[in-house]
Amino acid sequence: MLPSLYPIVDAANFSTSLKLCEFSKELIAGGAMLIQYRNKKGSAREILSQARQLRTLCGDQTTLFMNDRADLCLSAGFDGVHVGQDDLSPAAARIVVKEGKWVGVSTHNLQQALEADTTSADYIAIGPIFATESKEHPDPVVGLDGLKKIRAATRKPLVAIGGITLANCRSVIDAGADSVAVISALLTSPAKTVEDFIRILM
Ligand code: 3NM
Repeated sequence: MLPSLYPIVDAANFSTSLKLCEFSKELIAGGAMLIQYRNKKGSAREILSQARQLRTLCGDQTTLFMNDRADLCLSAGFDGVHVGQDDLSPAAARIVVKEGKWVGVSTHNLQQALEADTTSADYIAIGPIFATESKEHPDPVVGLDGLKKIRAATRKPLVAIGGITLANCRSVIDAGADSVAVISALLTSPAKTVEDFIRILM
């Protein structure tokens, strides 16, 4: 089962690997059980190096997902891979990571979610629920009503993403999401903010 809070550590927000690792430690200190590592700009070598540092500091207690790259998920000893609409398909990612690891897929509307529902993906991410500044060229906002329609269309676990904050996260779970994925709202006081999210989402 996915935890209700799905923090994403985006390398774009950190000037050094040390800062990225310190931030991740704070997330874990606050109670995060899962982290997705996202690095859209780094070389494969840089991504693998940071990912291995994350694996070491997290130990086996924290579930680690790799954004986009099924190969680097395996090389870094991560627990799953999260693919987008332009990455490997869930079926192709599954061939790489095999059973026993998680495969998640990003979707941005009902049609994509229905398509993802037919795949072997373990969960479907849907977004942006609200306006976001953490993604280049975001798709149109799905909103809570869009999320409710997607909830009705799939039994797979749903991870909602995009513009989710302490103030609106409860409404996202109430609209049917199993988990909320968050980037920017965790950047200030990460440990305390994780604690606050978890308390609200309980
Ligand atoms: N994917 P924040 S929105 C990485 O719509 C990402 O699939 C999205 O960051 C999607 O919590 C998004 O700062 C950014 O809004 C989420």
